[in-house]
Amino acid sequence: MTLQLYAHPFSSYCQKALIALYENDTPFDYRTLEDKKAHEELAALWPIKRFPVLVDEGRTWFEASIIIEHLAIAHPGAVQLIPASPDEAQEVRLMDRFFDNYISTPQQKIVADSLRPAESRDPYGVAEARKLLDTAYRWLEQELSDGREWATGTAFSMADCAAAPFLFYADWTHAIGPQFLQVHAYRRRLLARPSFARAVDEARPFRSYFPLGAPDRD
Ligand SMILES: N[C@@H](CCC(=O)N[C@@H](CS)C(=O)NCC(=O)O)C(=O)O
Repeated sequence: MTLQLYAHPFSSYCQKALIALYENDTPFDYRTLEDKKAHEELAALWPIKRFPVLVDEGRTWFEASIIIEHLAIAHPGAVQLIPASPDEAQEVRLMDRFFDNYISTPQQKIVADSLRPAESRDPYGVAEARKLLDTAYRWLEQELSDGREWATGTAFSMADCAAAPFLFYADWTHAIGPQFLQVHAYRRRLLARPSFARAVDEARPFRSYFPLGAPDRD
């Protein structure tokens, strides 16, 4: 039975899962959430209604990292996004958590706040999120200063699937300072990776959805 992915091309968490699928040319049925019927199906599968959601052989998988872990177990391909060595896999999961919790979460806080009614905005929380992003950029700059190509070394992994869309939108939301040369170079390497370049291209028609106004660049 074909895998079904409930996803929207403009969503960062969906891009994270899509990169994993594209890396290994894994066939799947793209249930795009531009389609109202796919939205109804998603709500029936997962009442929390966050996406992406993957359905495989009647089982529903949610959380982008868990979807990637599931693909590695049930649909492995040439590109091993979770290393076989437990130590290396732990490094990948560590960096995956970093990008999710300290890049994506504050980035989404800033965007979500802009969608609130004016009287319900949370300027203190937004200022904290901006501070957290600056701290995370600084830490990442230090981490990458050993010259590694990808998040944990020479192999592209689940951590890079997370980093690509999260750094992409984080830079749009709260610019990565020009002093963070390694972070900018890493973001450029991610943009050049064919799996992510494809996800970025598929999302182009939806740039008007970006609540803060999409800049005229990737
Ligand atoms: N923890 C989830 C987060 C997923 C998530 O927040 N997805 C966003 C799209 S990028 C979403 O579902 N937004 C719709 C909503 O918040 O109602 C994961 O890792 O997959």
